Amino acid sequence: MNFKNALIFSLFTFFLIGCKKDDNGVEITPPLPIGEVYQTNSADIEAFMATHTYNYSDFDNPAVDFDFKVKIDTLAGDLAGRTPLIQRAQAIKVTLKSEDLGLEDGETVEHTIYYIPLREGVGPQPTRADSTLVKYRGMRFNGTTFDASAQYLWQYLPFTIQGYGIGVSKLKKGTQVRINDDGTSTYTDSGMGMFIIPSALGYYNNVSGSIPAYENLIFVLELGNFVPDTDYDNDGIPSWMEDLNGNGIYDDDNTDYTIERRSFQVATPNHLDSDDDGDGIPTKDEITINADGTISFPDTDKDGIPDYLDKD
Ligand SMILES: [Ca+2]
Ligand SMILES: [Ca+2]
Ligand SMILES: [Ca+2]
Ligand SMILES: [Ca+2]
Repeated sequence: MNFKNALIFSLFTFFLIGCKKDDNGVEITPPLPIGEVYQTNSADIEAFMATHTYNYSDFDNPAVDFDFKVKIDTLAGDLAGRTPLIQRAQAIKVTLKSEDLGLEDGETVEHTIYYIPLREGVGPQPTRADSTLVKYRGMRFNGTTFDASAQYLWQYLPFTIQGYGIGVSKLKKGTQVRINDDGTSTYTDSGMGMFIIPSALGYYNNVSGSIPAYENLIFVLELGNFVPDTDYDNDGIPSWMEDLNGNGIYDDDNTDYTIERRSFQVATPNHLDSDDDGDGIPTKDEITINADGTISFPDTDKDGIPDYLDKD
């Protein structure tokens, strides 16, 4: 699959993983405060990780026929002496503002995603805003799998839930070894990891399929490949540079929101908008791409706002 098709395919994954408001989901209103929810979520996560383990010895010294499937088990009986999940995990800190979830109470709460590396990968790593070729399995703490990919899929990470996108961006990609007859590719040494995600970085107050509101999630993720500096709207600016307020969320940066609303257009965030300031001049024509690939942002009227974001 070439990269252009890859981008088209990644559109479909939007429906698979969804965003904060899932089309199939029922929104419960009003959402609970993030601090209160996180207190419950983190207590549940820590309890789960202290009392469960996985088949880490298989991953540490993989047998030739090992299928690289994660098996989570309770630390009991024959497994009682094994290392709990928590001792194999690294903490990824994510500062979350309640406004990022559409709440107006002004709370800021540091959240922790737990990352258990499963396989190193060969690198490099994507950004949180790239199109990525991934395999995934999503599980709940009750042991059920709510979703899994049978093979690699292209996913544009800003269309996925935040914890998922952050997880994929921590992995190193694999090595492409061949292109198969059906057009798919085979990769070896793809980076793999298990991520335990509090609900605010998942579906939060939304019910999604079999996942209840405020549910913590487990994802096992595998990264085959990615498009470096993915420029989803093809405006010359990589998507990762279109998170203007730097909060790791890409759908809340929309420079020409008022213009789009006034003219009854669909509100299109900057990472999907090829004319970011809505002045009729494509962003591509309001920036300069230098010979070495870097981007310059001219500011003709010297008001501190670069032309591509400047409506006047
Ligand atoms: Ca943002
Ligand atoms: Ca826009
Ligand atoms: Ca744009
Ligand atoms: Ca423009």
